[in-house]
Amino acid sequence: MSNLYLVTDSEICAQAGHTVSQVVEEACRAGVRWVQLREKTVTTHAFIELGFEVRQITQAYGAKLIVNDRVDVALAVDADGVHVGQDDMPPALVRQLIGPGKVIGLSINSLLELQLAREVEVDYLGVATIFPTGTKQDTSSLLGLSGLREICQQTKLPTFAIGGINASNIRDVIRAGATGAAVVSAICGHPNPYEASKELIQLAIT
Ligand code: TZP
Ligand code: MG
Repeated sequence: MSNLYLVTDSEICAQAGHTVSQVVEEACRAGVRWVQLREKTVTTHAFIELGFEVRQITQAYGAKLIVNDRVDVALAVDADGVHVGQDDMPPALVRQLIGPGKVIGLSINSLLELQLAREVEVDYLGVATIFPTGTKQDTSSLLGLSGLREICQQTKLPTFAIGGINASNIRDVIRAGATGAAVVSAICGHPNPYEASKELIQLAIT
């Protein structure tokens, strides 16, 4: 199973001339097995429609579908899990709502947040923000490779690094100890999401 995690952004997909479903399909065809639907501006109705559409694709490839923030949307489309940040629903409550068989991912931005995450039961950590990125506006201070390394050394949970990761630096991220890398623009904003995914998967093999 590849350790590349696609996080979607419909605006970045559209700017590159793709739909979210096209990008998910191409990425899965290339070997991506983790897909997170992250939609900040769509209506609930559109989010659910997109969820059903993408779920068909992820199921066909045996990929996991994780919904960002929205437990209700995840439940509605029977996604494989939910990804939450520090300001979202606390993971223990997410667990109560989605049940024991589902995946919960939590974003952490510092060693302090890693310590606090020890109190809760999550399945993986998103470690943010590694490098500068134009994709998310409200990013906290950058961890860089050294901050990533420190965090990875102090947890046994799978870690997906995120923020500014692309073909030029994904190898360094894996060498710093991350289990995998999560990317938005390097796939969604690429003219050829299939080729981009293939290249990233290849580079991330340790
Ligand atoms: N969380 C921290 S940075 C980020 C998220 C969702 C966006 C990463 O996007 P990109 O385009 O891979 O830098
Ligand atoms: Mg969130």
